[in-house]
This record gives sequence, C-alpha cells and structure tokens, in this order.
Amino acid sequence: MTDYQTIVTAARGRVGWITLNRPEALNALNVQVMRDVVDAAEAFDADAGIGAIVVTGSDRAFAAGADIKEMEALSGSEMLMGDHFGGWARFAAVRTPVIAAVSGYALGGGCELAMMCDIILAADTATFGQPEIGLGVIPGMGGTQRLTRAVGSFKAAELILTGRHFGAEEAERAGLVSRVVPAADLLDDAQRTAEAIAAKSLPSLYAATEALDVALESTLAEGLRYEKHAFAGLFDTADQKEGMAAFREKRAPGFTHR
Ligand code: CO8
Repeated sequence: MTDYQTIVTAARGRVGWITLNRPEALNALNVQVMRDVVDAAEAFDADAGIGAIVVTGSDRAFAAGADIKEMEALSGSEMLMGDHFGGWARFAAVRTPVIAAVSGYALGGGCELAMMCDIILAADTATFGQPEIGLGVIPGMGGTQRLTRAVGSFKAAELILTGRHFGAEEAERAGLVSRVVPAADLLDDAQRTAEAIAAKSLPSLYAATEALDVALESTLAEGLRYEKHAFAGLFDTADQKEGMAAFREKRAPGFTHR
C-alpha cells in the first residue's frame, strides 16, 4: 500500500478502502487530498483484485467541504488554471463501483464528493448541506448539477439557495442517500455491501456503472441505445457464459472477471 499524506488506504478482500484523514480540518478537501484520493481510487480501479471501493471519513466528518483557507485568496483565473477541478473528474470517472460511507458532516465539496460515488450509505447521524452560498460563492464540485439530478430542481434550489444543513433522514427521503444505517453499523454495512458487489463479474460492474452515468448525461433514447450495446457486449465475456450456466445448473457462479 502506498503511503499517503491525507488518506489511509487498505484492501479488505476484494474491497478497497479510502479513509480521509485530516482530522484537524474535519477532512476539508485541499489539493493534496484530491491528488491522494484520485491516485488511490485509480490504483484500485486498475487492480482486477478489487471489485468495489469504499470512501469514508471519521465519525465526526466525512468531509466539511473544500478547504476554505486554501481557496480564500485565489483569483478567478488561478481557480480556473490551477489544479482545483480536474482531479475530481478523474475520481468520478472510476469504473469500479464506489460507495460513500458518510458519517458526520458532508458539507459543500464533501457532499459533492459523496455524490460522485455510485452509492451513498449514511449514518443516522450524518449531516449534509451545500452551504457555499453563505461564503459568497456557489457549489463548485458538481453540487448544482448532481444534487439537482438526485433530488429534483425545487428541492435542490431550496437547499442550495439557503445553504441549510439537513440530516440523513431528509437526505434519504429526498433521494440523495441510498440507505440510512445506525452509525455504529456504518463501516460493517459498507464492507458487506461492497463485498456483495465485488463478488459480481467485473465486466458487468463496469458496464453497469458506465450505463448509470450515461443515464444522467443523455436523453432516454440515447441512454437506451447505449444500454442495448453495453448489454450485447457482455455476451462476449466468459462471465456471462458462466453466470447463465450456473443459473441453469442451479449452482453459484464462479466468475473469473473476464
Ligand atoms: N475548510 C477549511 N477548514 C475547515 C473547514 C473547511 N471547509 N471546515 C472546518 N474546518 C476547520 C476549522 O477551521 C477548524 O480549524 P481550527 O481549529 O484551526 O479553527 C476545524 O476544522 C474544526 O472546525 P470547527 O471548529 O468549525 O468545528 P465546529 O464543530 O464548530 O463546526 C462545521 C463544524 C459546522 C462543519 C464548521 O467547521 C463549518 O461550517 N465548516 C465549513 C463548512 C463549509 O462551509 N463547507 C463548504 C466549503 S466551500 C466548498 O466546499 C466549495 C466546493 C467547491 C470547490 C471546488 C474547487 C476546489
């Protein structure tokens, strides 16, 4: 495992873990965090021994946002030209399924990082929010776009324009969160969920995460065309033959991820 400055990584079976580790700043996302998270996520993504990734923080904070102290003095052109956005697009493009296991604050860029993941598991103590409006800016890591797609335009507008914090139950009701779990169970639940995913065939997982992304980015007709071709493509994998033979023979499939 690589030594990182701002995160801790571990492989547990076929599950890769990325734990944000800047407790002094409630895991605020500075450029170094972005580089570390992207590097670790891409390394797990390139490893056929990993079938799912979990990103988490601490009990107190998943991440309290982008690092305000690092951003404060920047000019607009420095923000555009510097390494402030590109890395997160690479994280969002990872094909291995990614679960955000959120406890404590997921604010601003923290909420946006969770929304770059495929699944959001929230501890019942989690607090979400896009508070950037109170800093004289707007969400800048995808919040105006991904939150709107997740919860609808009127809910997103109310949350983004007031900047108010909201809890896990409201987040689940609104469709921002996949599932709420008791705080004490969050990490075990994330590992179990990730193991269940990682046991599936990697080619079909990649096809599914890409098709889910296409659903957010395209018209229904374009998405259905994409799905048709992705579905057909999987019939050239050994795992499709194995998965369907295992069904017919009433046994568990032994996927080889090819
Ligand atoms: N950036 C930098 N430092 C932070 C951040 C942050 N986002 N959040 C907390 N910290 C630091 C605090 O400054 C404090 O440090 P110190 O002890 O040195 O003063 C330490 O973490 C602990 O925080 P608090 O003392 O404030 O703890 P509280 O329990 O009183 O409050 C809160 C916790 C409510 C989470 C509070 O810290 C807070 O409101 N934080 C800021 C939340 C916020 O506004 N987030 C949005 C940031 S902007 C953003 O995310 C834009 C995203 C797009 C950027 C795209 C390009 C990079």
